Amino acid sequence: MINVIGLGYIGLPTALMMASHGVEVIGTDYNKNLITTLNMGKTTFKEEGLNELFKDAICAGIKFTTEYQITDTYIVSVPTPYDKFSKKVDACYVVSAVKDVLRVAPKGAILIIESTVSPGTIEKSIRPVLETENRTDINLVHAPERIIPGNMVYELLHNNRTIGADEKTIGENVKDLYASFCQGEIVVTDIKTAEMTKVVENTFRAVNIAFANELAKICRHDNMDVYEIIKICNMHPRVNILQPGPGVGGHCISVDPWFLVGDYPSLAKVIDESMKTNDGMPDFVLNRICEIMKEKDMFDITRVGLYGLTYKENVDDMRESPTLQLLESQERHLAMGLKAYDPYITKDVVKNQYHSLEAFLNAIDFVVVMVKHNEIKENVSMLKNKIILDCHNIINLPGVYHI
Ligand code: SAJ
Repeated sequence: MINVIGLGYIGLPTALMMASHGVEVIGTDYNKNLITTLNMGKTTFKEEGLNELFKDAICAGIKFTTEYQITDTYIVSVPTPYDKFSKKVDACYVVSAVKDVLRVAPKGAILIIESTVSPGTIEKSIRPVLETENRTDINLVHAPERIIPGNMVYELLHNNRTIGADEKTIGENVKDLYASFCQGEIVVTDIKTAEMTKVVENTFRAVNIAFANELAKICRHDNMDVYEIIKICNMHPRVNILQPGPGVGGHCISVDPWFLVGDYPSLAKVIDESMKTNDGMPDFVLNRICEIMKEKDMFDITRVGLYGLTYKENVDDMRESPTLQLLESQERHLAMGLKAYDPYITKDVVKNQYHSLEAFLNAIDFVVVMVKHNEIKENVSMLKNKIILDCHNIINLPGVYHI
């Protein structure tokens, strides 16, 4: 039996996937409300294919509880925030989950950490917990997740995976467990290498997006079309530039690279600058809004609306969302009044928030497309007669502004 600890964005789909592939799974989370919701037969966030997977897992007998289980294999999938000041990973949730597991884990149990941690964290923060608790019999493993919100179910099944273990045999055992559902290749390596690969993958993407954002700024400065330029460059067989945007959100690409900056401040220069470039994008958009308002002789900020509150398209996740960052920045500049709307956010989370696209558009003259949800792509005709700042180059109408 596998006890999955932490039933959030990664733990829940992983637990469901294993259960629906014949593995006996019990999911544990200390959040009672979350467990109650799951036990009522409801999922806790929206994700393509998750409800179907949930049904399959329930049929296969998955259970949810706040109790830690006595078993031979644990998977820990709890958040790893970063300290905003030092930029270092904050492993407090992982450490506390590990301590809870150690209270019940039998001798020789396998403890798999899926949470993203910076290289060396398991050695520096987790192994000492085992030593203090006299539990060096426990087999630590790192199996970083790689799934992308919006396509999690597919990617859980098809992505390649990395398993880091002290001993090859333990690594191979864990590989067999993941192979119960994972059709990708599973590489077994050591723990620190596994930790580093995960952070490097997200850093690669962050740096590439920062490069695209920097190009957008250069092109804006000299009136060139960044999208056309990137499109042509990407036709070169060895060039693959990502897309500029209003900022980088989510709990991965906008967070993990900071771990390297925090741990290697004098070495991680490109990464540091890239993260600053990405973090500066919401302010860049705010400046673009001001420029366009001036050009259009528009003075009333309350007639401007931000489309999209989530960190990216077609998900309901708002963590580190560029729109929220832009709204905070606006408040700091004492220029409140921007309106906002997102089809995925039904609760009121910001001031002047609308809950229907039509009402939102009726209340504004100038729409800023912050998120490329399918909804807006399918309703481009509703944007006619509006001033449009399209931060993703998805609106094909005359006179559209870009970042
Ligand atoms: N973004 C751009 N330009 C692009 C692509 C993305 O500005 O060309 C922005 C998005 O709008 C969003 C942010 O970047 O705000 C991050 O979105 P994303 O879709 O690039 O990635 P995440 O954060 O949803 O998921 C990433 C993935 N990592 C990589 O692709 C290397 C995923 O595979 C990881 O599992 C996940 O991080 C994680 O949990 O670490």
